[in-house]
Amino acid sequence: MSTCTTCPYCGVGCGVIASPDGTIKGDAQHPANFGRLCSKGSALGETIDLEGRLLAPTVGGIEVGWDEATALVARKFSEAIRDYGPESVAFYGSGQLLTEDYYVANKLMKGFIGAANIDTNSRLCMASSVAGHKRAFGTDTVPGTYEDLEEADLIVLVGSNLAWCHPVLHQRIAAAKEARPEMRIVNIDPRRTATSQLADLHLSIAPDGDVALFNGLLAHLATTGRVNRAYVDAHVNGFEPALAAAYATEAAESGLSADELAIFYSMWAGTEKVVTVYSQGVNQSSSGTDKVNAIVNCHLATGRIGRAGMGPFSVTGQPNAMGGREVGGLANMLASHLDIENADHRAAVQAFWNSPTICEAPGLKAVDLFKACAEGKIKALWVMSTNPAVSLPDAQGVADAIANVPFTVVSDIMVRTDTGDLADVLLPAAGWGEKSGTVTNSERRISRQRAFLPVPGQARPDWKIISDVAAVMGWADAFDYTSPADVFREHAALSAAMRPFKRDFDISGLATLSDAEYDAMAPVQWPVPAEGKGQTRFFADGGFYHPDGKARMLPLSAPTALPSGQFHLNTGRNRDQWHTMTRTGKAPRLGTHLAEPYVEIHPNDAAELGLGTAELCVLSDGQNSAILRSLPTDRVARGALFAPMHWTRQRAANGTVNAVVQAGTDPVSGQPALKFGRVTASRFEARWYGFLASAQAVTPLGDYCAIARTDTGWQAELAGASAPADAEALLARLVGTPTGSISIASDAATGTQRLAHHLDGRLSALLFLSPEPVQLSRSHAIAAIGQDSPAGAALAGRAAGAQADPGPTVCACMSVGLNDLKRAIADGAATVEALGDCTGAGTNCGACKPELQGLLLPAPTPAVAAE
Ligand SMILES: Nc1nc2c(c(=O)[nH]1)N[C@H]1C(S)=C(S)[C@@H](COP(=O)(O)OP(=O)(O)OC[C@H]3O[C@@H](n4cnc5c(=O)[nH]c(N)nc54)[C@H](O)[C@@H]3O)O[C@H]1N2
Ligand SMILES: Nc1nc2c(c(=O)[nH]1)N[C@H]1C(S)=C(S)[C@@H](COP(=O)(O)OP(=O)(O)OC[C@H]3O[C@@H](n4cnc5c(=O)[nH]c(N)nc54)[C@H](O)[C@@H]3O)O[C@H]1N2
Ligand code: SF4
Ligand SMILES: [Mo]
Repeated sequence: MSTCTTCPYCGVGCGVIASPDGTIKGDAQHPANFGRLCSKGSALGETIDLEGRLLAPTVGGIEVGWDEATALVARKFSEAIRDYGPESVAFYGSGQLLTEDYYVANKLMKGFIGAANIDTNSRLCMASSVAGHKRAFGTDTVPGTYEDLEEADLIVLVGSNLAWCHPVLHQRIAAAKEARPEMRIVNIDPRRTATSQLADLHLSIAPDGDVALFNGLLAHLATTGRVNRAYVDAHVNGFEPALAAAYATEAAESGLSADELAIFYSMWAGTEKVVTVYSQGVNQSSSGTDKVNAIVNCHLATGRIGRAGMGPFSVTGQPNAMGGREVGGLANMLASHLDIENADHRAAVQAFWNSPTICEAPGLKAVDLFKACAEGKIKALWVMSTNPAVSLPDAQGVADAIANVPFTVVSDIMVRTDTGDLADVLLPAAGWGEKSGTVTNSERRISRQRAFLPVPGQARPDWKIISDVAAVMGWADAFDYTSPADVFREHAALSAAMRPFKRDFDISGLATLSDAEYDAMAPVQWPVPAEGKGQTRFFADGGFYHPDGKARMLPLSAPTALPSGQFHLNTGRNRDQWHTMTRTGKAPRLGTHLAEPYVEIHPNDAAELGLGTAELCVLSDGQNSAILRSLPTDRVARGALFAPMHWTRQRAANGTVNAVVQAGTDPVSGQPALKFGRVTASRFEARWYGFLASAQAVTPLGDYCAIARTDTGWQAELAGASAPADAEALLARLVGTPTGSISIASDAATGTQRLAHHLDGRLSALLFLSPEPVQLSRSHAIAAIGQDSPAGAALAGRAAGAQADPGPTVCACMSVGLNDLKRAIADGAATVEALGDCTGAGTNCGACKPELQGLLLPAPTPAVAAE
């Protein structure tokens, strides 16, 4: 039996057909993906096992029943509110909660506890877009649809690595471009990425050069007569001051040459159908909201908004970033796109909820919320579906702040996370496939997530966990939901009741769904007004949400460059991992694309630091440090570094990059500037290196230790500043204290040691130690685990009759390695299609096609990974 549901990862929101046996297919009927899936979506079946799952509530590490856990959480929150007031408690949620979960959490905090200290990881993600939309449009509206990307003649991708982060949307664009080769794509990103490969033009902008660039564009539009006066006169305020500010800006501060600027400006000015897509290179900045408005200004000035193939388009990161905004899940929002600051809005929401109170003012935004934790102002904290001890800047400071809160609850699906390790109470949430509800994707499309697996152990859906606590706190009637459909109907009815305020968000047409209709609900784009189909796009004919119905252009000035440290540290994502890896980290084929925490560094900078390829680099912010594998590449500029955000303390020793990211925040949105760390870098002087393949889970320890799943268990890359005194003891600490026997082979000439651990006649671990980086075929060592092959052969790192080493995975869907591809190229495959024909690479999701193309280019940059 298969079930139609929605992928739990990115904001593209692809439809998935899933079966309990783990078979996953793209849903050909779903309007987000029409059957396509990316590598992460395709590997979902490998992530639904129960390994590492939290299956019972725990208090102080001891399993307890739900009644006890619920009563304790309710009592501690109630006591804090009684003794210190409602502002002394806080929820920290996530764009990965379903709309129903999110709605209930927000209602409890804002209407019943009566404070607004509920913020979410969307503060790290979409807050600048929300704030920019509200400034320009009067509400948080994404005007366009995915089809606009296919219909555009020019797509400008600003601060977006779409090829890796929204791969199916990227595939849709690639297909559209193939069908209409005249379509142009510009990619604006300080570093060259996989996304740059599809682009006709890559502009390597200076970090935070975006306001200067788009102010320059606005000035160019005005001087070349491209302003749509009729649209501006009828629908836009603030044109003159915005233009004056644009004229006062030096476009050269974008870091681009006059030629580059001229080319880009004339493309944008001369193309009516232009969509400007933006993501974290825009949002995660101390000028993030201004960047959003600088982009929106240009679309408003030309009236290129809300019509087919044109408009500003903020792509959302998480599967339900948009749903969270609809329920008002951020500290400065109210439900249904209403405003906390508006007394009429507050009164209406309170009346609808029939609640004893309603928050009067915005609550603490994420960074400030954890500062308040550090200062002892928060007495009870509940973290739901997010991992702030990894994902917030100053991750160690945040971990210390959480540890400082007298009572912390974490709802998660996993037993061990860096945040869960700091909690007093762990509550087991039902995960993807086990729970049911709705999510809204980047184009405002609401899709059902449906359960297709039994709920394991004592896990419960988040809406239920929160409602039960609310009931014990004394509000049983207001939280007596019996199903997600119940919650959804109330959420839709709230939007109906708020129609007198004439907001964009209106799903009154869904307020009376029966349970059966909710179960069967097809993906639908809002608005869904009660009287029938709503508009597909917004603002072609004005109709903005400021009181006078007009949009606002903002006068903006480019940020003055901040004093820089030795290096500018930019951060982001890998193709095959999702955030803190709690789920994608389970799939071996996703782990091998980029198996270690790394830092991209310009080859000249690397040479100056004495860093060879694959040597280790220490980054420091002066207080904390991270040790990362160096990846010299001219994809990054001199003085710039790029590191992925994914590695946690569970998966690496010293690999958490946010330990060294001390970010300022955007003054309007409160979003931290996660792309703007300032660090020093130096060579890590390793005295020894190691590689471990193991059947058992590995505990990361020592200076450098990066662990990943393999087909036979686990692997770890190791290094340290002082040689291990006792190799056997090291092995025991890495894999637990193994029973069985250990055999050791040492080579005094090279100083290498090879340890094999045998259990029940099989190899259960192999550890290689060397004073130099370990030279061996990782895949052969991994393949030997679990085999009873002769110890001698395995110890040599090569199994008898071994297959050729496939090398690091390039195509995760079809499990094709770099070496396979190199062999195919040597055998004559000269195009991406030919590589696909002979190896299968790139024939499923296609997300690796840019990397395949890169392999075919002459002399690619030296790299740990394929690109
Ligand atoms: N594989 C994968 N996909 C994901 C996720 C994941 O974890 N893994 N997470 C999802 C989530 S929650 C999100 S928010 C999205 C994020 O999706 P993206 O925003 O596309 O991804 P990032 O890698 O964070 O950053 C995008 C780019 O911004 C660039 N950048 C840095 N500074 C600047 C600047 O000053 N100006 C400009 N113009 N560009 C700059 C970076 O070099 C980077 O390439 O991805 C979603 N999709
Ligand atoms: N340096 C740097 N830092 C960044 C970013 C960056 O670009 N650079 N990006 C930022 C952005 S945009 C984002 S969105 C954040 C993401 O960062 P986080 O939200 O902290 O990362 P996740 O790993 O997605 O955390 C989700 C958690 O929820 C758990 N979980 C999964 N399903 C469920 C469920 O159904 N219920 C419950 N209760 N729990 C569940 C998972 O096991 C996991 O522990 O990171 C931010 N941090
Ligand atoms: S693009 Fe990939 S990660 Fe994003 S929703 Fe689709 S399948 Fe999931
Ligand atoms: Mo995000």
